[in-house]
Amino acid sequence: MVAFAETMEVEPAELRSIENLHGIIVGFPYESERILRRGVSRAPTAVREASRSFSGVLYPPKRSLAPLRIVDLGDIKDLDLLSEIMVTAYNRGIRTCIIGGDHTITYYTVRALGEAEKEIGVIVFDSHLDFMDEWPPGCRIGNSTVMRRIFELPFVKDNIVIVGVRGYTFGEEEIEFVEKEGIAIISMDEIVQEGFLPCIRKAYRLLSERTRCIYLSIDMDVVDPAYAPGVTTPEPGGITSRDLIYGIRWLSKRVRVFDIVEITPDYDMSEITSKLAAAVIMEMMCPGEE
Ligand SMILES: [Mn+2]
Repeated sequence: MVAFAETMEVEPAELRSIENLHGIIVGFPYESERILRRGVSRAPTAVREASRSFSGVLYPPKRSLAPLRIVDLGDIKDLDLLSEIMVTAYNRGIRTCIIGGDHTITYYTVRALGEAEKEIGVIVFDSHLDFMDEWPPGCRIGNSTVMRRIFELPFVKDNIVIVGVRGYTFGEEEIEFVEKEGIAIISMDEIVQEGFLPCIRKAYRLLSERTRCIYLSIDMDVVDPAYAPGVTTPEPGGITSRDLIYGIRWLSKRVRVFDIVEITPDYDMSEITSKLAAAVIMEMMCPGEE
């Protein structure tokens, strides 16, 4: 395995013995059966490979991975082990990045974090709602139902904001549900009117008034397919890569546990999507001074 950028590859069992750890990167290559565009399980490898040209230094302002002690734990498929890592990292104040996998992984990671915190707020960057009860019929835990399952977690409930919603693949049922439950949604229309950063600020403010712990889930399809072609379900009319990076830069100073999901390397070109994902991870892991 190639470790992410200039980070060190470490076995999960070694975590305990590393002091002053700043960040953990872990791949969770989970892929649901039903996805049309296959290959999301290869995303962690693609993102790591896309980060190979990175020096580990961001500029400006200058920030550096090297002195921060960030480790890459490789890919993990064992849910119990992933939960244990997340809880340990959270309790030790270590930044955590999970590279999916399809969006289903967010259910498992947020649920795991619930062992460490009584209340969790979830900010989701996504063009979709993922609020179906079952999709396809009979499937309750999948990438189209993931937010519905997270909403049902007693330590999350309606502490959810979905940012970037738009498109052509919704189920009527999920629209009715989020409207009935009053789930906070910042649509793409609103982003076009107000700008992405003001919308992120709004999302953060909304949740930080209610919860101490905020989890961020970045579905790469929030980005316009022109800037992120390699995703499972592309939706035209999204944010730019610039919007995402500068928005993340602000949020990175406030949020320290996040995932990045739904990247399909086979549909990517010139590493456009995986490179953007790698840049986002750099920004999130090296927040710098406020
Ligand atoms: Mn999506």
